[in-house]
Amino acid sequence: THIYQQILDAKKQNKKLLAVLIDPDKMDIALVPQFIENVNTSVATHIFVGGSEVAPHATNVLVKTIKQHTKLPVVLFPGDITQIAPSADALLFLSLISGRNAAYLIGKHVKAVPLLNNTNLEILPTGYILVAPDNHTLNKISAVQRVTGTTPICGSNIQEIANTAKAGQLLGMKLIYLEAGSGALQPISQALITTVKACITVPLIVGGGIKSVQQLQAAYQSGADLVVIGTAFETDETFFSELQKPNL
Ligand code: 1GP
Repeated sequence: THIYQQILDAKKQNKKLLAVLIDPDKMDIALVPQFIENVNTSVATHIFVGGSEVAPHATNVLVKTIKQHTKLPVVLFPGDITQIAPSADALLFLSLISGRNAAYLIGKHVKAVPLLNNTNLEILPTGYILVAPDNHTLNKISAVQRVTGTTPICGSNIQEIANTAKAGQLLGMKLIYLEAGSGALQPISQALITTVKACITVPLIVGGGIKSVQQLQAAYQSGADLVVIGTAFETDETFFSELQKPNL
């Protein structure tokens, strides 16, 4: 319960958390030491590892390498059970509650159990909500949508998303994750974050399409407890320098 307790403590003290997301499919192992050095000198508090399409075993190799270079907690954010890497610290046990595909609501979880039994991974039950942009011209099919075969909930359908988040909490989920999709053109709106935040008491994770310090702070101000950023660190190395510890 170590990592979850840290998230709860931070929430209580209104200390905002930032996870850098590393996709094993995109990260070159040789570049890990420099990349993690950048993470270590930034305000990031967590490293998330996961992707929609990752070769088997790539995750465990990557996590072991990351762990050699940082003390930050490494949390699995798996697209599939092949990404359950015992060398990580924790696992987001994601149920895709925005969709109606039984495999991603409970099926994969049943298959994961034998793989989890032999690990010390801290399990973080997470209600995962995929949100589509409210502006249809910005709509592009996200990897999560494609791989899971589910329909995201439209971001303008704020009440439905808030009810989904609350239902997740009532089912016992310990975290709620609002996901705009990796590389989304439009991050989760402030109005949506604010409304969902008001409906739940468990910590709120927000990710997808956040590329600037301004967008990061907007998410925090609206009530995100932990923000996940992947693409911006992959495509813009200078983004780390904007997030250096003394600067923020
Ligand atoms: C995707 O929420 C994460 O699952 C992060 O998205 O790659 O757009 O930062 P980005």
